[in-house]
Amino acid sequence: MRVLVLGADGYLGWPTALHLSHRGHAVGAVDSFVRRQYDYELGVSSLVPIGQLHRRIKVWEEISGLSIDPFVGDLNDPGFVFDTLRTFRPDAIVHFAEQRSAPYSMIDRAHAVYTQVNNVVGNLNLLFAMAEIDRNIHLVKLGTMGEYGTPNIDIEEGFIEITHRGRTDTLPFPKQPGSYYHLSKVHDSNNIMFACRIWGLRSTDLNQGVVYGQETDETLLHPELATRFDYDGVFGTVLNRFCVQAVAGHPLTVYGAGGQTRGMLNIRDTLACVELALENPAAEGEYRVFNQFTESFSIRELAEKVADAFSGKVEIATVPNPRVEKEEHYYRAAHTKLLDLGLIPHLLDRTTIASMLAVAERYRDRIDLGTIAPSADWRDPSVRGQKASSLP
Ligand code: NAD
Ligand code: USQ
Repeated sequence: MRVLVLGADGYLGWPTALHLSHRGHAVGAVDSFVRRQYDYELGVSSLVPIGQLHRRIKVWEEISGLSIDPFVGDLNDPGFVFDTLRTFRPDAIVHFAEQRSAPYSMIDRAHAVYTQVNNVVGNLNLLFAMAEIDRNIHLVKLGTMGEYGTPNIDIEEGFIEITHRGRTDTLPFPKQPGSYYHLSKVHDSNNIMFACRIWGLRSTDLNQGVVYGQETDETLLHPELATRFDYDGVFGTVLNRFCVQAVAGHPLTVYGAGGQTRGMLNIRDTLACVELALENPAAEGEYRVFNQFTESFSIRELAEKVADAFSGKVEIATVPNPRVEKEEHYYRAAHTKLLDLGLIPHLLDRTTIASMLAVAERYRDRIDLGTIAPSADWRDPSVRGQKASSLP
């Protein structure tokens, strides 16, 4: 299959590109490198050093004998998007290429607007290019479990059957996202669903939970094939952050009561889920949703698991929550569709956490404690936010 991976220089896009190449697909790798620009803007960097995309592709070619075609450009540039699809002629597109940090989107007005324009317009350009160039392309789009929020009822996989005043219909599950970033994913989902309905496009929306881990079978083949590992207060996700904090002797930063519960998955399962979606494409005109996570944990439980797996002493701190979110709530979300397609999850155990702690140990000299505190305040975007002029 010819697969175009959008956002292929990122945390998940790069190992996915490698994995799909390894599995015999012809892979095109698209990225604008704007993620590296956010690092410069915020003064942060990946714990694990990462090479330039072209260098990583060259190393992969030397090791595997397999090539990956790079396409450098911005999805917000429609000319670039249309040209890339015409040149590469994909059977499927895996779309990771968005600004993905909730805190970044909550820094101030400029970052919220940037996030929504970057994500929504890039996705729209893609949909129009698919409609014009090839309506058969299967779009596998990375969405997020955070689109649903934390309702006091069970979360379904995309759709819910509702009976209202005696009539019944199956409708999109209600969305209560928790940041302007998460809202951008809701807008994307609506735009994709509409495009499938009017143009007959095929799409799978992968509502993914929080990802943890840094190593995959392919990235482990050579240090220069590594993917990024963020631990800072803006781009670091919770379990990755806790592992780095433990190694650095920094108290684990549980925001508020710590009863926030989230669906989580190992980075290796991200690759497996994307592959399963590609192998089992949506039908013509079909817009389907898979909830892509394997287990759910409260933040407190995650902190306790890290403390338990770490050989040294770990302090678990309660930090004032910079976000507006429920800190104790009901959470039960369906996630059977990928299991039905054959997903065999890598569950979170001590060995997995130990391997993440080992990555953090290996690069402990690169840990910058000054970047750990959260720097975006949901309640007051003007207080601690970055200046709008520093946007990429
Ligand atoms: P990342 O920031 O590491 O990678 C995203 C990549 O997309 C970057 O390399 C960036 O340069 C590129 N990009 C962004 N906007 C672009 C544009 N307009 N044109 C071209 N390239 C662009 O993020 P990630 O953690 O790899 O996440 C990938 C996707 O998965 C995102 O859509 C994210 O919302 C989703 N997701 C991530 C997680 C997680 O825990 N990391 C969880 C659920 C969903
Ligand atoms: N949290 C802490 N302490 C920390 C960091 C986070 O308590 O040091 C809490 C947050 O308050 C939140 C939870 O942990 O309740 C998750 O935060 P996170 O930063 O790990 O994840 P989130 O902001 O939700 O975003 C990440 C990715 C995003 C993806 C989302 C999936 O950055 O791209 O969409 O996970 S989900 O959470 O299912 O929406």
